[in-house]
Amino acid sequence: MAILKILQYPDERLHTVAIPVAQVTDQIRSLIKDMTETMYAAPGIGLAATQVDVHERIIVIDTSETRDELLVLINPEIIASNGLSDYEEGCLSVPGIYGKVRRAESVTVKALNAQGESFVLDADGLLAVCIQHEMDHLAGKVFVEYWSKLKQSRTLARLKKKQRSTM
Ligand code: QAP
Ligand code: CO
Repeated sequence: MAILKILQYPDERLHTVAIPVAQVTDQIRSLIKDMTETMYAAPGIGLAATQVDVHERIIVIDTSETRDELLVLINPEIIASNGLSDYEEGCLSVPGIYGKVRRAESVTVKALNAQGESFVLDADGLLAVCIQHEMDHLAGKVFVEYWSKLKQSRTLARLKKKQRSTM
């Protein structure tokens, strides 16, 4: 297992659109193990392959308090969504920055698990938000890009200032 390097916003590679996984091989399962270890070590509640510079449709999530309910989503598709929620989000690729994004309140997602089996999951609350946030990464979108240009430029300025102070 290995801890992978997480791309930091505004890295252009975060805008790459991921391609579907053709077959869930041992190599894919090995990547999922590394992504899981990376997410738990961060610590985070969700990580998309895009964030570790692998541009295939793979997500790991654990929103449980006990950190023992790993959810692996390969080739996820939202097949239904309902309601609206404004949730305060963060992102391992945008450390120290938090803010609200409007998303669906509940989603039904269809995906493959690490064994390559298809399943359907109904999610609401934090899990629903997290699934949508991570699926955006696979489409090359970072949560701050929902914000106004003004709020985005303030965010970039804060990140640049922070980078200077840790060099
Ligand atoms: C996405 O984010 C998410 O700024 C997952 O300094 C977050 O795991 C979806 C993290 C909230 C919905 C709601 C962020 C860790 C972790 C930071 C994360 C930081 C350290 C973010
Ligand atoms: Co993120």
